[in-house]
Amino acid sequence: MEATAAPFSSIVSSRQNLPSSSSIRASSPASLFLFQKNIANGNRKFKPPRSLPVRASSTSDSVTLLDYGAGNVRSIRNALRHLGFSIKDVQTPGDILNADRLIFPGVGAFAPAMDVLNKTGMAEALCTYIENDRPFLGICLGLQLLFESSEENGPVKGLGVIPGIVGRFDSSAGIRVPHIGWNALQVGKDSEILDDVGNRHVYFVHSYRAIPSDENKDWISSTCNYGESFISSIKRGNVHAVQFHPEKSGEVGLSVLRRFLHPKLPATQKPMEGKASKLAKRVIACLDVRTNDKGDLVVTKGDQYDVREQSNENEVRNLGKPVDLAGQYYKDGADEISFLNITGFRDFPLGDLPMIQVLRHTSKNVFVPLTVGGGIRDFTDASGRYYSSLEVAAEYFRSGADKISIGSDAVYAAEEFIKSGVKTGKSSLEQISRVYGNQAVVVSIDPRRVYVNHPDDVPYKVIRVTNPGPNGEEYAWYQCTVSGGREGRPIGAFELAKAVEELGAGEILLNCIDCDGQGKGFDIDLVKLISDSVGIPVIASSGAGTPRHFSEVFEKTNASAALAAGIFHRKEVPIQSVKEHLQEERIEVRI
Ligand code: 1PR
Repeated sequence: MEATAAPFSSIVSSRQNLPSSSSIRASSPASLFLFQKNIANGNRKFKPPRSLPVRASSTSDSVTLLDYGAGNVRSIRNALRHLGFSIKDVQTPGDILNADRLIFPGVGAFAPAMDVLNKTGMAEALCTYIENDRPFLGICLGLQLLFESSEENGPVKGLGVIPGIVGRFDSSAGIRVPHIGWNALQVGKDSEILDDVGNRHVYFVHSYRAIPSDENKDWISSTCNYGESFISSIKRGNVHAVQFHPEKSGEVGLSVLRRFLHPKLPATQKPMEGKASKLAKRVIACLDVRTNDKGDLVVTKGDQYDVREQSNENEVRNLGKPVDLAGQYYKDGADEISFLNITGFRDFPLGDLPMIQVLRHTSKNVFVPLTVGGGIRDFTDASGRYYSSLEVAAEYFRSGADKISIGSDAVYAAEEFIKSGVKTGKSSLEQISRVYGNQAVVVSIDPRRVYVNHPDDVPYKVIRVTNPGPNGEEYAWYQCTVSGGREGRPIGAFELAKAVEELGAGEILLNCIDCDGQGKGFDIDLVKLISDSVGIPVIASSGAGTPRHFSEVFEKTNASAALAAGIFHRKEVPIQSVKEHLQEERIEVRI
């Protein structure tokens, strides 16, 4: 049974309940004192933990979770429940010290996380727990916080358990930052929890990383290559941490959690040789969701954004139920799933509770990243109550989303930014990426191709097109639209992409109205233009009709992922066939 007590996150929000650090009963105050004095004195040489008595691993089916309320830990909760475990939420530092096994799924940014841990006494408790070699699994930021400090909005001091400084990936080395996607590990030592991973891909999403050094080499259990070698997991005794997200890494990720929870499990699978070696290209299934005329929430699909049947009834095309289809695509091998609430621009998204329900239900059984978009903006409802876009995003994250996709509102923000040259910090894009990190914010662009005769005809980026326009025009620009393609705006896709990258977008979902639903392939000219212009990952979207279209977009452009909808919904091409084709073409994918 799940513990009914409030998680630590809710305690943090009511500050008067915070325990003072002096009230902590550390299990080993003397060792903790020495440990911290060592760090405070700037002595960066880590002293190995003393051989303090290790608590025998519990056979109970509960696990303690440190959730300090900075983001989506619903996924890890769902994964733990899926594995048959109940969850005890940390409410006091004592809960950490008394845990049989502790999972710390760090989310958000380094500085606010350390701030909360320090102010609540959790930092001391964590150090003591780890120094006593008690079963611990840190995830993502939960790995980074173990290091001495981070450059993220810093330097900011970390827990100081492991020597080293967490720094940002160097995008000047030609890599896209954030590092988003499925990457391979180089497993260096027997780490137990990675026994089933072998050469398979796991899911990463981060901009900061710790790098291997002589001082921390004893901790490292695997590294990952992304422009450089960085630390993807650590293990010492019963202390584990992973930079990737096991709860988002499909069945392989679940096996990592299972092995942490059941340390004595025999190895079941021999690591596969010669498969994963680097960042894989992603194949994403997209579900455009809206309410049909009967009031049911359905997955629909447009033909150049027109989602109504060409029949007398003119009904909204109904291609299935969102939760069922998402579950199916997960089983079929989709690397990510996107939900776009395509009428969100005219309704208030939090009034659209079915979408929240869709996320909640989907995230119970789907263990790959989920993106949700549609209608993310500041909103004042009929009674005059104001909701910030941050509140809307927070509700989506709490309900199981990993990323938020912003369409129309990002166009307005970019226009404003280009006009004034000032980042106000107030746009939904800026606010959400500041609080949740830019890796959590996707900007969805809905451009339409506009042919011109001459590059100087418009004040936007014009390209020479591969296929001339209807009147022989050799050039085109890509006009951004809002409100589901209904309104063209005075900004091109190129200008928008550059502006939103500046404003804090972590990824671009690049649709194309002309190609949407046509099955004739992606707009290679457009995808090339945008993926060559920004340093963040670009998802090519609109127009996939065959597996060959996927290999084409990866061969001819720098897209990091390709997204399709219609061919998957109509069961014309299974996701697995796309992956097999990409493998045959020697394009690395997650299998
Ligand atoms: O502007 O923040 O409210 O966000 C609205 C979101 O809804 C945007 O991301 C926008 O792209 C999307 N949207 C709005 N109207 C439509 C529509 O179709 N009428 N769908 C719509 C856009 C585009 C793709 C589609 C691909 C692949 N769908 O995501 O799935 O084109 O399709 P295909 O493989 O079948 O060719 P806001």
